Amino acid sequence: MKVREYILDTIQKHKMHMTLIDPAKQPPEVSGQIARAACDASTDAIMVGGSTGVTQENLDGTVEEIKRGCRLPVIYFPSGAHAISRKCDAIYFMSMLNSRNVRNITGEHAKGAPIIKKLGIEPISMGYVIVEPGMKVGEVGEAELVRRGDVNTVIGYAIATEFFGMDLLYLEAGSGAPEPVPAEMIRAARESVEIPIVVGGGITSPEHARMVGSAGADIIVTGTLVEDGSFEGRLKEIIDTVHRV
Ligand code: 1GP
Repeated sequence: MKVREYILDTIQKHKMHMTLIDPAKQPPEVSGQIARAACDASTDAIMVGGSTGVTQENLDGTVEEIKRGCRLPVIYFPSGAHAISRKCDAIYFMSMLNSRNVRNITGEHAKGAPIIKKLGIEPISMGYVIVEPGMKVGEVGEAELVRRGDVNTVIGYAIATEFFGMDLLYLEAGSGAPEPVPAEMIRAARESVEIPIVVGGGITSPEHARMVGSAGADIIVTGTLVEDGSFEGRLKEIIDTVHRV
């Protein structure tokens, strides 16, 4: 089954949790252990990526180690065309719609697309929208951040994503954000489009997960949480909450 189909199928049954692993944050073997623990906690897919420090070498090593101990789909969450892993099951072919730099909207894509095609990796298209505070990804992506109260702008990006024919919309507060994307923004996007909505950035508790899920996110991403050595209990609580919303 293609990863896109797996996602569409799974969200018919329950909301999904995806665990994001940054290859620049720990050695590949440790990433493998994190993925195994996330698998045991019933996460629904592993995403691999980070805003800075991802190289072809740490990416390949990380995906290899993840695949060694975990059967879930591994989706590459790229920051550019400089590193593309042939070992991933799919790649988010994502355009940062509110970047001021065309490189992040279509430029890296034109560089990466022929490579992705040649390697036969499944692309899953995604409109990627950065909401305040945006953190590192907002900075390196040169995003014109959507203000936290600016629901109309989010609605515009959501509908634009759907009109572009993209598979998914991702509302991103930035990794390590003190608070997730506001519920009213997620709700407004949910009411405006039919495509699945991914939400990530700053989700660190079951309460956050419940808030984001009940506002309308179909896929909830946590990353930073697994970078702390003893995350298993908290991760399990968040995943169980996501599956029950
Ligand atoms: C970042 O949305 C993801 O791209 C995850 O964010 O690291 O804050 O969980 P956190």
